[in-house]
This record gives sequence, structure tokens and C-alpha cells, in this order.
Amino acid sequence: MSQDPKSGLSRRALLGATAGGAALAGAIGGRLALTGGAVGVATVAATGTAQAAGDGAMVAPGQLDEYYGFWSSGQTGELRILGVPSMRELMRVPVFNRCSATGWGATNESIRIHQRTMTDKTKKFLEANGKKIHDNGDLHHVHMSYTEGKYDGRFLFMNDKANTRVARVRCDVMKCDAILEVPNAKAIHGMRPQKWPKSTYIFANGEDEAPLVNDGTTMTDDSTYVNIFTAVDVESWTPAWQVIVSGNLDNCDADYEGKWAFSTSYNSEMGMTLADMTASDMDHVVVFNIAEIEKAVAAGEGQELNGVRVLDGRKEANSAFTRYIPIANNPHGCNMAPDRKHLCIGGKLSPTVSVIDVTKLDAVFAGADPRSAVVAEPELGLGPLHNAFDGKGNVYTSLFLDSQVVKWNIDKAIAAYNGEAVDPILEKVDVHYQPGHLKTSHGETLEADGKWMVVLCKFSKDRFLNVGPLKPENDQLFDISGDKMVLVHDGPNFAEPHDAIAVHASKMTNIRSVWDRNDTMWAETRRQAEADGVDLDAYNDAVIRDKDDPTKVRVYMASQAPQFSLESFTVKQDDEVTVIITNLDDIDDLTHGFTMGNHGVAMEIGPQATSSITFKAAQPGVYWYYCQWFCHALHMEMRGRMFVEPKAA
Ligand code: RUQ
Ligand code: CUA
Ligand code: CA
Repeated sequence: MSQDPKSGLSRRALLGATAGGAALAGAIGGRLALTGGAVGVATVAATGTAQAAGDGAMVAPGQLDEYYGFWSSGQTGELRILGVPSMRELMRVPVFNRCSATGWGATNESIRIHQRTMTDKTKKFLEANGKKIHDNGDLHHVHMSYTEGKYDGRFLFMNDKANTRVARVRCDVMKCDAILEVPNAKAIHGMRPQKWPKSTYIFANGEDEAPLVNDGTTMTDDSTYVNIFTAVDVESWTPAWQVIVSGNLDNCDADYEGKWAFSTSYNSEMGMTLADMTASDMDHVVVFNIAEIEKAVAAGEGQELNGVRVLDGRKEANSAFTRYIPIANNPHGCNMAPDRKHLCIGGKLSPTVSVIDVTKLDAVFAGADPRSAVVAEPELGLGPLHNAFDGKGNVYTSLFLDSQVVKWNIDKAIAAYNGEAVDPILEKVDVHYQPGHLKTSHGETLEADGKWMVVLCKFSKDRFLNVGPLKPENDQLFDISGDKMVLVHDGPNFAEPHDAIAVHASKMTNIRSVWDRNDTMWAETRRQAEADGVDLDAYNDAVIRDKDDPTKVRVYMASQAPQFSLESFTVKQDDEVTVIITNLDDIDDLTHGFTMGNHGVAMEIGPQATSSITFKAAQPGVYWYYCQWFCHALHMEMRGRMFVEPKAA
């Protein structure tokens, strides 16, 4: 611990200067950095900028970050927590993936899964469709629950595009407690909570087209295909309603009045090939009228399918549920500005961002030309994907093809659209390389504070030491508090963050360090213990053979550093063994683990938690179990034996 904060500071300031040099060179030299990644290094001596921002990003050892950064991990399937602005990775929360460390996906703790029992096991959540185990996920978007347009620190929500699922994470313990495999829809991509008055729903976009009843009756006839927009009830984690739309659905957002939800569609053509999906000049944004939809659902309109009320909001149905606003070719990002008024749509194939004034949507629903809601369409650069806001009327748009971020002003863009000779573009910086999402601190809330911006770059190329053909992604942190965007940090990251949010630490007031023993997550285990005559509170060790099924054995024990309460236990070959451990330690950061040698099982047991895992006893013999979480000077000694007796012949 001999690190001198002072030397750390100056080292970091140098990093900031280097990176800032690149940013400045980029701004001056246009796309230079795209072709020569070493531009920043070459110009640092000459420019030496970003000193102040480098200092600002420095969080000295032992100091806490100002923001929690909640990161998606794409095809890794987990949620990640980073500190902002230090960009230190703080935690990984397994959601759609198996986790070797915590046992997520193999343990017995209860989580809630719709259309299965309401308390199912984490290993069961991987069994989508009741048939096949899915231990992968493609987690693109992470968002927090809102109260009146502001983060409320209760839940985080996320999608799994790969297996059409959405998940909820409890912010007090940072564990996933509910997963829903969305019926009827295919490939949930865009996903956003309702913002006003609170997050009653999350909205989830089905990206892939399929027959509504997808049972093999019709497959190649794509005229039978539909796409589905779903509202999921946040409390019960069940689908509230669905709307069939024309075209597919990509990204979505909600307004600050609780009236509308919006989705981009890049395949209004309903094409099945790349050529077909990009054939027409215009695609669209779908606007959903929440009040009209709720009215129809309450009146029992539409049809009931797999337990969900499904309404028809396609163009030809001419319903009160939707309107379609034509937007140039294959739009992508969909971001509501904190001015409560402007929705920004990234053009992707078009170099424009389309600005929709949501106060004009009532008129559109009353019959006005849908394009009359478009109040600006600035030309910004190549490949505009996503938009972020600083709360001061400015937008930051990622330009995928240009490898840049462009900062522009909404009011100026509206003036230019009305024929005034103003340039809405304020600044462009190079990013490294090919940015997807970008996010500003609190930028998707009414508390947008214009302090930090993270740009999630899809390629890192030459920014880091070469680690082989598979390269990390690069999350770049910018200080946006001044007039200029200043690059202060490169953060390599593993496959593949799409989206991130920064939540001020003051919002996270209910986060715990020690489990509440009576937490409902453990209720199932505790009920079983009672039935077996084992009192988990007064702690009793026990090895119980199930009365009804004698091949099942339950092993109850406690952990307290540096010991398991049972130094050994005996079972029979082929027994189904369930080990249930209560961690009696109640000190911050005193997590134990349980790993059974040569059986492929391990789990986390947090302070005061009861954890459980089930496995089949293998060949007869002696097997050691041990604690895999370093907990004590005698942690290595925290182990015991399982004796597996040969099956009686
Ligand atoms: S969407 S950049 Cu899911 Cu853009 Cu990833
Ligand atoms: Cu308990 Cu290591
Ligand atoms: Ca298209």
C-alpha cells in the first residue's frame, strides 16, 4: 500500500493529457485518428490539454466514486457495476449467464420466474421453454426504475435479446430476483422503463418477425409474420399487455408525462434479407398511446394469447393505439430529452437525427400528418446511432461510421430546420473506435447534470496491448462539464457493453452489506428446514434422508470463519445431495463459499445468507469440500470431507 496519491494523480493527469491530445487532434484533424491510432501520443507534447479534466477523473486510492455506473455486458449476459469517473470495475452480477464464482444458474435460491412456479431455482431459470437450458444471454440495455422522471434506486431492468427475456435486479442486494421469458414476442431488444409518474411498466421491443402463433403451422409464408411490443408489469414481473405492430422494433423510450412510448423500426419493409430490409427510403418510429391501450385492455379488446391480452396496432388496423412517423432509412437510437419535449431518433443509414416534438403527438393521433411532429433533422455525420443529453439543451450523438461523437444544440437544429442560417453542430471529437451507445450522467432522467459522458466503442484496435485476435471493447470517459468534450479515460471492457447508465451514489441509499436472514429469497430453504425438523436460527447441523424419496439427502450446516460446522458427512453413491449452508458471520465483506471437489458445483454464501446447491454424489470415495472465498488466515483449512459409500449391490 505504498502508492502515493500524488504520484497517482500526476500519472493520471498525464494519461488525461495524452487522451485529451487525441481528442483535440481529432477535432482539428477530422478523421485522422481513424487511420492512425497513434495520433494522440504523437501530439501530446504539442497540445498538453485536458490537465484539469485528468485531475477531475482521478479518484485516489481509498476514495469513492461519485456515481455508480451500471453496464450491460452484451453477449456475456451479466450486469456490471463500475465506478464513475474512475471506471474501476466494482462488481459483476450474473443474470442470464452461469457464474462459476457465485453458483448463479446452479444454486437453489429462489427467484421469481413467470409462467413457472413463482419461486424457482436459479438453475431452472436457464430452462427457457421448459425444454432447453439457455445459459447464455445477450444483455444490451440496463435501466433503473424511475419515480417522477428520476432514478429511484429500487430496481435495475435488463433485456436478453438472445432468448427473448427481461430481468429485474434488486438494488438493495444487487441480485437478480425475477426473469420473464416474454411470450408471443421474439428477441427482446430495446427495453425502457416508464418514467412518469413511476415505472409501472417496462416496455420491451420484439425485434424479430415470426408468426403470431409460432407452432410450425406456417413458417415460410412471411406475410403471416408480426412483431410485438410488450409492457411488463414491474411489480409482478408478468406481461401487462402486448401490441402487434407493422414493421419490426429496435430501440424504445418513454416520455416524461406517462402518455407515450416510442420505438424505432428499421424493417418497415418486413424484409427477410439485408437487401429487403434496406429497400425503402423511409422506415418509421411507432408511437404508442398508453391510455388508449390500457382502456382497450380493460375492455377486453383484442385477443388473449398465452395468457396475455394482445391488441392489433398495425397500420392497416387504424387503431387508436399507435401512430407511425416516417423516418429516413433504418433508424436506430431512440432517446427522450430531459427537456420533456424532444425525442431524438438516430438515423443510422441516414446522416441525420430526427427530432420529434412530443407535444405535437396529440394532434397526430387526432389525424394530423405524422411528419408534422418532426421539428428538426440536422445532418450530423455518418452512422448516427444513439443520443445523450446534458440537461442544457445539447445532444451528444454517436457517429458509428465516422468514429466520432458530435455535440449539437436542439434549439439551433430547430431554427435551422425552419430555414435560419445557423449551424447546430457545436463540436466533434474522435473516439476509438466505432461508438455504439453513449451515455451522460443522469442524461436519461430529469436530473441530467452534464458532467460525464461514457462512449461505448465497439472496437479498441490499437488502444491497448495486443491480447490476441479477440480484442476488448473500449469504453471512453469524457468530461463534458466544460465547453469542450475532453477524453479522460480509456476503459477496456470484455464482450460487449452496449449500454450503461450513471446513477449518483446519493440515490443508492438502500444498499445493504449483510443479508437479512429473513429475506424472501431464502424462504423456500427455510420452509424445508422446518419440515425436516432443522432450526436454521438456533443452528442445527443435520444430514436428513428424505422420507418419501430415500435417494435424496439434505445436508444442513453453518459457516463461520474459518470453519464449516460439519467437518464431514456421509452419503451413498448416486444420492441426490442438497447442501444447505447458513453463513453465521455478520461482518461486512465476510463471504464464504462452498465448493465440492470433483462434482462441478460451487456457490457463494454471503454474510447471514443461507445458500443451497444440489448435486449427484459420484463414484464411491472421499471428496473434500472447501470454502473458495478467502475469508480468514485459516481459509485454506476451511474444508471437510464427504464420504460416498458404495451403493448396496
Ligand atoms: S443497441 S449499440 Cu442494443 Cu444500439 Cu447496442
Ligand atoms: Cu470461508 Cu474461505
Ligand atoms: Ca428499412
